Amino acid sequence: MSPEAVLSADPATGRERVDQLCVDAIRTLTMDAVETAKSGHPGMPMAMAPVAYLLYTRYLRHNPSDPSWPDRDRFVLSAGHGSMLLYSLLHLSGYEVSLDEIKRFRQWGSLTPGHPERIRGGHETPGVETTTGPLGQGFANGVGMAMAERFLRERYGAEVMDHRVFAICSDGDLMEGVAAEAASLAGHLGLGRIVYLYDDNHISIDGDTALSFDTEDVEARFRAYGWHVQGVEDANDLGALARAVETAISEEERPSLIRVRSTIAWPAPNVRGTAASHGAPLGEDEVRATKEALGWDPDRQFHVPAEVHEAFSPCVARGHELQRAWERRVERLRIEDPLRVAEWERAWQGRPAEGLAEALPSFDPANAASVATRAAGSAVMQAFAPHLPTMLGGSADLAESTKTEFKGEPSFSRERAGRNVHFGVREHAMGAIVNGMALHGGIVKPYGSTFLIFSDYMRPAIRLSALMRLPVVWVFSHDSVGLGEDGPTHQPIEHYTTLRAIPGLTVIRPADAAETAEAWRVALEDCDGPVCLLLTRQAVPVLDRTRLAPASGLARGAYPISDAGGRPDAVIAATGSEVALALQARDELGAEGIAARVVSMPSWELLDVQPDEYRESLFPPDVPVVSVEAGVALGWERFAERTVSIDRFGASAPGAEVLRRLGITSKAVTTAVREAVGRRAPKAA
Ligand SMILES: Cc1ncc(C[n+]2csc(CCOP(=O)(O)OP(=O)(O)O)c2C)c(N)n1
Ligand SMILES: [Mg+2]
Repeated sequence: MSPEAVLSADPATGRERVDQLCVDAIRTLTMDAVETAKSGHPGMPMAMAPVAYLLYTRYLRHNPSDPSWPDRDRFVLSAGHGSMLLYSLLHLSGYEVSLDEIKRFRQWGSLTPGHPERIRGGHETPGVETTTGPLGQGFANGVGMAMAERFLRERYGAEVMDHRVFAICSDGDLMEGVAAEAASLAGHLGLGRIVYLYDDNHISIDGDTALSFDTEDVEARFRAYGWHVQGVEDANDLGALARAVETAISEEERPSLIRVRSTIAWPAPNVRGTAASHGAPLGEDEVRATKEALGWDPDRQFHVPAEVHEAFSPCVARGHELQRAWERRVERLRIEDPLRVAEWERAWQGRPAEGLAEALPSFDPANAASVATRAAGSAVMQAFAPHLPTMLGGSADLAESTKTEFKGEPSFSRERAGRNVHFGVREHAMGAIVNGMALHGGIVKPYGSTFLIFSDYMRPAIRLSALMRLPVVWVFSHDSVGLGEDGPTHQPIEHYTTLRAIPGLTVIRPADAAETAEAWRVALEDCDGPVCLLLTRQAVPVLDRTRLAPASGLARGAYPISDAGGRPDAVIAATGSEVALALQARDELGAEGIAARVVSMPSWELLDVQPDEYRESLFPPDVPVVSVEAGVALGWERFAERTVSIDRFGASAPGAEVLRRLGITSKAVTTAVREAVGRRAPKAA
C-alpha cells in the first residue's frame, strides 16, 4: 500500500482521524511527562510528533520485541533534548518502556532519563540506539552506523545486513562543527542509507535563529556536501512527509536530508513558536489550553486512547515478521556458505578469532635496538589483522604518521567499503563516527587515530565512548614533547592527565615494542570499554626482557620491570618512553648504593582494578616513590611524593634536546630519588 493510500482521508476507516489521534498522543504524553517532572523539553517532541509517528509506524523496519535485532533500521534522536519524543514512540510502538516509566521521566534510575542514554551493561532503554544530548554527536554516530552497515553488507551480503539509518536533528545539531564534518564525509562516501530529518523551526535557546543561523542556506550547504535534499513546508502534512521519506528511501547513491519546517510546541496556543517552549514545562494552564485545542480532556493525564494503541499495534507483528524473514535469509545463507555466516556471527558477538595473542610479534633488541612504539604498533596491527576481519578504522589524515593502516587493504571509498578509513582532517567526527560503528555492532573493534595533541579536537566523542562503555580503540601517536621540532602546538603536556580524568577510559602508554604488543592485546581481548593507546613518534629502546620482567606485566597496569629483590630504598614509577630513562637512573643510583625498583606503569586504570595487596607490593609503605613522565605532575601525587614532570608548554627543537632542556633526564630522576631517600649526591671524582 502506498503511503498516500494509508494516509488519505478515508471517512470509512477514519484513518486520518486516527493518525491525528496518534500524533496528539505523543504530544500529550510529552506535555504530561514534562509537567510531572517539572523539567524537560516539550517543544521539539510536540512539533515533530507527526514525523516520528510516520517513521515508527510506516517506514522504520524495527522489531519492538527485539531491539537488538542486527538488521533493524537504526533511529537516532540527535536532538537528544527531545527525549520525550523517543520515549513516547517506544512506549506506543510496543518496546518495554511502560507508561509508569513515562511517568518517571527524568527520575533516578528510570528508563526515561533527561536525554536518551545507551550505556552498555548499564543504563539501556530498549530501543535507544545511542546516547545523545551533546548536539551533533548523534548526527555523526549515524554516519558511523551507516558505514558499518555498508561494510558488513559488502562483506557478508544483503542477506545479512541491509538496513537504513534514520535520524531527527535540530538547528543546534546542524550548527555544530562535528555534524558538518560528518556530513561532508557522508556525502563524499555516498552513504545512501542515511535518511535524516531536520527540524527547521527557526528557534534555538537564545531565541529566533535570526540571531545566529538564518543567513545560512542549510539546503544549499548539504547539496554542496553531496547530499540529496528535500524540503517539507509543514511538519503537520503527513502526506508530504510520507512522499519525502519515500523519495529519500529510494535514493541509494547519496545520503538524504529532509528539511521539515515546524513550529516548536505546536499547537500550544500561547508558547508555540517561541524559545520559551524549548526547555521548560508549559505550565498547567497552557497544557490545559493545548489539550482543549486538540479536543482532549484537560483533566486526564497520561491518557492513551484505545484507538491509539490499536493503530500502533501492528508494529510488533510487523517487526516479528521482518526479523523472521531476515533469520530465514541468514539460515539459507548458512547452508550455502557456512563459513561466511560463522564469521559474521563471531563478529556480531564482538569477539576476535582464536589465536590472536599467539599471532602477535615479539621484539628482540638483538634485531633492532630501538623502535618507535608507533612503528611497533604497526607491526602488531598487521599481525592481528586476519583475526579481526571486521576491524575498521583509520586516521584523521595522519595514517603515515600514526602508522595505523592495515597494509594491502583497500580504503573505504564510495565504490568499496575497505577497512582503511580516511576520515580526512575531521578528528571530532572521526570520534563520533567510530562510536557509531561500535554502537551499530559487528565492527570489532573500530578505531580512530591522530596525534595525541589533537585528541583535544575529539574529546567530546572520547568522553561519550567512555560514558557508553563502547569497545573502541583510540590510537594517539606523537605522545610527548619528544616529538621535537613541530613545537609546543603539537606537543602534548596535560593530555595524559586529562585523558585519565575521564571515568571508564583505559589509557595505556607502553614503554617499548613488547609493551605495545601487549597493550594491543589487552585492548582487543581484555577490555570491554574504550582504550587509548599512547605511542611515541621517536625511537625508544627495545628493552632487554632477558634481564627485565616480561611485558605481560602490562595487563596489571603496573609491574616491577626491574627489581633487585627485597625492600628497595626507593621506587621509580615511569610510563612510556620514560621507562628507559628510569632504568638508566636505577643503574646510576645502584652504583651509589641506592637500590631503586623501577615500576613500569603503562596504565593507571588497569592498576586501579588490581587488589590492594598488589598495589602495596609495588609501592611498599614507607618506601619513597618518584614518578617520571613527560607531562604535568597533576595526578601523580596519588602515587609519588616527588615528580619529574613538565609543567609548562614545550618548545620547537630536536626532540632529545627538548626533553633534556625540560628536565626529563636520568639526572633529574637520580636527583629526585636522592632527595627522597635523604642522600647527598656523590662528590664528582
Ligand atoms: C554541544 C551542545 N551545546 C549546547 C547544548 C545546550 N543546548 C541544548 S538544546 C540547544 C539548542 C536548541 O536549539 P535547537 O537545537 O534548534 O532545538 P529546538 O529548541 O529547536 O528544539 C542547546 C544550545 C547542547 N545540548 N549540546
Ligand atoms: Mg530549533
